[in-house]
Amino acid sequence: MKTVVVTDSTAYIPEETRNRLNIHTIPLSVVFGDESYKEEIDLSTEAFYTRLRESKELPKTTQPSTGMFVELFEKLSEQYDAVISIHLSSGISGTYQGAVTAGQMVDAINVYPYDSEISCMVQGFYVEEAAKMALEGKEPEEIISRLDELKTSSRAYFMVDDLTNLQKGGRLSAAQALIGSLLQVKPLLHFVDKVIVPFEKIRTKKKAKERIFNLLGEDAKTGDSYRACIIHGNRKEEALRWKQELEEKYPNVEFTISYFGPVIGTHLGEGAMGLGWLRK
Ligand code: MYR
Repeated sequence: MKTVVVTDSTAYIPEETRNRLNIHTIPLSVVFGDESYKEEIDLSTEAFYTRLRESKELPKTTQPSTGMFVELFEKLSEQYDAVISIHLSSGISGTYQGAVTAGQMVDAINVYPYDSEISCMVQGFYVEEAAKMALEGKEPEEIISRLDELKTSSRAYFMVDDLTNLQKGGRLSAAQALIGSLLQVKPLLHFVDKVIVPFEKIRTKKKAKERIFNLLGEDAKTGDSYRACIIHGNRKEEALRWKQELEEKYPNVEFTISYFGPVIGTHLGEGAMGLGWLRK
């Protein structure tokens, strides 16, 4: 069976990798007032953060329409028998459900929607692995079972400068009273059962960073090989410093740097930092 991989723009996979591994991407959008922009097509990440700083109103985000999925799946059906469509967590976006619905509407290709239960470059790691396997001619079931295996070791923790955007966008799953107390600190956040929840309350950014590094250390000390990504919200220099420090600490981990693009940046705000990893 000839299989191809689709993902959405929030995996923020570099264009060179997408071309090399034949990864097809469907964009989510950011909406400022009445103007909607497909992220990284109509609005670059750099221009987004400038606009976010200048805008009085918080932008909104939208998932791709079912029609966009249908159109892409139909086009892919001309060349492929199956598509694995890997998306950001269904607990924070309707994108995965859009792929499910479109898959039921298109008969010409077998659609395997996959809920990454996360987002950003950790989702990107799944996508890259799936795409490599698809190029090797592996069957969809084998690819999906490998993704499930990767999921068991994957972790991601992140922190934001200000929780307001996450709270206003409705993507922080915590009781209202708890949110009040979180606003005073720099909580570490993570995903549990597809939604974002506070992991620990930490007073300073420095301590939050140390805690994230140590959490990776707990896994890395097993000696297994890990793949990790430092993810930043317009803080490239800080990400480079994290990378240097982490590489010295954990030689058995391969690090890359990625970023929170416009859609995820809308919810996390500028200055967010995160670290995600999984066992290779
Ligand atoms: C939509 O409008 O459907 C998109 C909603 C995106 C919500 C994003 C919430 C923050 C996700 C943080 C991911 C961090 C991964 C390391």
